[in-house]
Amino acid sequence: MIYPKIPLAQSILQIFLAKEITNIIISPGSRNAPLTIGFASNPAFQCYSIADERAAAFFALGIAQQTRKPTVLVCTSGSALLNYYPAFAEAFYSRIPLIVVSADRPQSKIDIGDGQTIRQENVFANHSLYNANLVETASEENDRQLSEAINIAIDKKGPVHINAPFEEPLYETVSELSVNSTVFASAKVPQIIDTKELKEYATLWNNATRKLILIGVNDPNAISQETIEAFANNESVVVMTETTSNVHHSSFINNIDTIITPFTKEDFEAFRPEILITFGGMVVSKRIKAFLRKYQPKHHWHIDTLRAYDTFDCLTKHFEVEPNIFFNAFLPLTMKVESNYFAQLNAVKELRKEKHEIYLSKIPFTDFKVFEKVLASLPHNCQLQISNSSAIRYAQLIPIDPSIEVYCNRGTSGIDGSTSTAIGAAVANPNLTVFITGDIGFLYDSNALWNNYIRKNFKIILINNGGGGIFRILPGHGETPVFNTFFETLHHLTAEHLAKMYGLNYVVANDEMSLSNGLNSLYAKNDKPSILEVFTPTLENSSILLQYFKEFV
Ligand SMILES: Cc1ncc(C[n+]2csc(CCOP(=O)(O)OP(=O)(O)O)c2C)c(N)n1
Repeated sequence: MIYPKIPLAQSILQIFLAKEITNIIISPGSRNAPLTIGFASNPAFQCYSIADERAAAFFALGIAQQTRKPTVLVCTSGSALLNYYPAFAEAFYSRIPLIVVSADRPQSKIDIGDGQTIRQENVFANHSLYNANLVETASEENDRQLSEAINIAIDKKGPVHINAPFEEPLYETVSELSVNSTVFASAKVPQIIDTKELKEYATLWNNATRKLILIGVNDPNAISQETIEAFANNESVVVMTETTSNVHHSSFINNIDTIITPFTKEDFEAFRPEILITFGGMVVSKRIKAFLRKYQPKHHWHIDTLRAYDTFDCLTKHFEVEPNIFFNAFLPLTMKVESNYFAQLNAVKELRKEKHEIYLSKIPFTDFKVFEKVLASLPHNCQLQISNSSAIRYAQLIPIDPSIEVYCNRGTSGIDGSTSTAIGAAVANPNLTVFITGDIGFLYDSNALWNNYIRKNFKIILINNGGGGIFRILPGHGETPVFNTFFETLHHLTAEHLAKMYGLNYVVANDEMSLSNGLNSLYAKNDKPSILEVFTPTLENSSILLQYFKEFV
């Protein structure tokens, strides 16, 4: 076997291997040569070469999102590292384990006029769960920091940064290891629940007739079926989910905005919960956040092993355990109380359903219509990746088959890496992956396609409405040159030549008939990855969506 000659590089490889961290995304450079040679020469590692570090980091994020294990990024010194930051921040807020390993010059060479050097140590400090600032000579302290970085990425599910200084010569190799690194174990303590305290909370629960459970971004299968059934069988409980919650039951409310947007002041008062329980990550619906901030519950409990955001300014308790562990201990302590809380909201749901169907049956070919058709066309058990902007918002309004797992980068809601993330996620998930994106997000991350690992059954549905359609929906919209240029960023670009350049199938749709044909051909062809570009009318899209909410009044 070939190993890098530099002992520090050997230690890094050894400790990753000992911790079974094997997915490595490498971007080209010279300073990282000891690591690149070491990782790429060892068949225990699965290495991917991606030139653009921003795209590489989102690709890594997609793999880690699916495997739920750390993915490693390796880059050279200088600005290369900074291009990881968007995905690093996304990993921080979405709790996805990423390990960045940046090659550096020794500290004595920083800020003395040496080329391709910046201040790399702690560069992600604001969003990093741990920063290992290694030193050039292999040592037990280096090993401790390396182990700690990996342990924290695993235990706390988030991004960590390892900065590794290497001095030239960088390319020399040896056939025997010269160091024997120490691997430090995780000091993670098991999650425990204080049952005495839990009983007090159960008393509050048992005395409340209006309890709302709101589930944010959540991994599929994270909540047991028993817990789901217990929620569903409790008439004092309303469960609200989003497409990214990946939790399903016919009695849950999965179209929050459709339900609450038309509410009057009296409706909101009647709906105000006494107890709000939240778990999962970010919540997409702005309207539910505005509602809960204005009509605050008396108690808000958040369940999460790490963090509890006081999103509604009324957080009263943070249970620092996995939701499943919490509910397994909590639900046996609860009793049924008489309530019409669920029944009232369910009646609204039924009314909305009827009007929703009538409205969708009469609207012209616009973004909304396209989302209705596209979401209904998705094959069972596929993985759905959605970009930020209006795509993720339309997806909240239309039911999606429960067999489909849904993901979106809601940690920072950036439009800068949705395609790369989806491509990475597809690599790590054997199911067919469909990625729905807007045009600005797609064009922004077009380097995502500069990637040799795109699976043949990867399908992009690009909804091209000529710019950032979201800005037409937001209140600041006015048909002015400033709006068109600086908000909407109106354009006439298409994906046709990108598809050609990167060797993807390319199909176009611009009405219902061509959309239906386009979807059929999209799913039928698996010889190469494919793009279906759907052109929608820039000026009509927003009025059709805004009118939707008025139809319920
Ligand atoms: C990195 C980043 N820059 C800017 C934004 C602000 N932003 C949000 S949506 C959007 C436009 C997206 O347009 P498009 O992808 O075409 O989707 P559409 O709104 O048409 O659905 C922009 C610029 C962001 N979220 N992330």
